[in-house]
Amino acid sequence: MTVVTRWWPRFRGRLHEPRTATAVGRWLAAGVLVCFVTGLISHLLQTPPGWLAPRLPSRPVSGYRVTQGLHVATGIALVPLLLVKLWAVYPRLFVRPPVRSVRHALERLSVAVLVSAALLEVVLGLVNIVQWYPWPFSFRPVHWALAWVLVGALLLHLAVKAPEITAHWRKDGPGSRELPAADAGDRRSLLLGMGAAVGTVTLLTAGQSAAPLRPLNLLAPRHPDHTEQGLPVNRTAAAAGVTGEAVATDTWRLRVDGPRAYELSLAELGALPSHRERLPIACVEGWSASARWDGVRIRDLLDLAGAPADAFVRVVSLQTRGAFSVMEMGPGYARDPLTLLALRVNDETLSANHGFPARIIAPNRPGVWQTKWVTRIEVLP
Ligand SMILES: Nc1nc2c(c(=O)[nH]1)N[C@H]1C(S)=C(S)[C@@H](COP(=O)(O)O)O[C@H]1N2
Ligand SMILES: [Mo]
Repeated sequence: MTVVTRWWPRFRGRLHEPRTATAVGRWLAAGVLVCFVTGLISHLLQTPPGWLAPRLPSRPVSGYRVTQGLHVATGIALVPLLLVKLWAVYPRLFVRPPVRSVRHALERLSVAVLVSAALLEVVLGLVNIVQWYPWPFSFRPVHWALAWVLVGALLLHLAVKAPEITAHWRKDGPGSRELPAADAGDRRSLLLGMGAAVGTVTLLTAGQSAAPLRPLNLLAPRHPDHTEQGLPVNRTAAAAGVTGEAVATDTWRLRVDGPRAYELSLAELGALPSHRERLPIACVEGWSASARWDGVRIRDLLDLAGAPADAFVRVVSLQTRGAFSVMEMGPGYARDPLTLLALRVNDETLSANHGFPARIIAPNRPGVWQTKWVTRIEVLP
């Protein structure tokens, strides 16, 4: 008897088949869909194209908190889903012969694109939520472009696999006759294990944006309760190059440029009608936290400057280092009675790291546009 030894691996069934791939794949597809749609929303709220900018809604107040919280939670849930899916299909990497036809080669190429885009996209997102930027490129354009590659490759994959997906969609579908009945129990265990893994990572991280889950927030990079004045600090005054002199109480001025430009000292600003609102900061990096803010309505400041009702405004920070020193907002936000130039948070004067003496807080907006250390508001023509 001759024993043929081969150097390449061999795989014999046991869950590496289309029914398992389909059962896992639909959860994965649902996760990718939620992540893609919420990512699209985030992108449009952060950098809207010209036609959309004047139409962005300032309600619901916590809209961005919910969509971005979902985006990051589903992104994290994709990790176990992807691992199980890759485990179910990895023997296909070693099929012999590796290429049977041009069609087969193209199909394998599209799967290679799909898998690489999915892994890269998830890893980029995870690295971003821990605020680690080890790459020379900037995160957003790459994450955005890869999302389209991923969704395109996924649609192509679904089209190519449509016959197998329909045959195996139900556990007793037409494809089930070829599968060993003995595997059904193992498959159920695998899917239950996957569900448990998704549930666990979600419960241990979602508290970074969903307040009721706070006590379980053991794994998320940010704990929104652990910092100054009840809010995390993303960029400190020191990191932004905002020095004590620039924000000294007696020399700081707010300048409002418009048809009737004017300047206010901190005392004069503080003497204007003050409003108290409860609004969240919802950071694009995945954490959210609500706070009570006291401040002057932006629309009151604009009215004093004689700004037209449909004007866009530009807000300029005293920051000297890093991004986000300038922000623009459309009339939907600027005229909203909830949009404040806040002077106090949670009953305390803003700390230096939270934007002393004045910061923007607006409803349904990404945290990046809640500009700190404000010094000038310009009414745009
Ligand atoms: N001027 C300025 N404002 C800024 C930033 C900044 O870097 N510079 N960071 C923004 C980001 S990304 C977020 S999430 C919030 C965080 O606010 P906090 O540090 O007060 O919690 O502030 C925003 N305002
Ligand atoms: Mo942020």
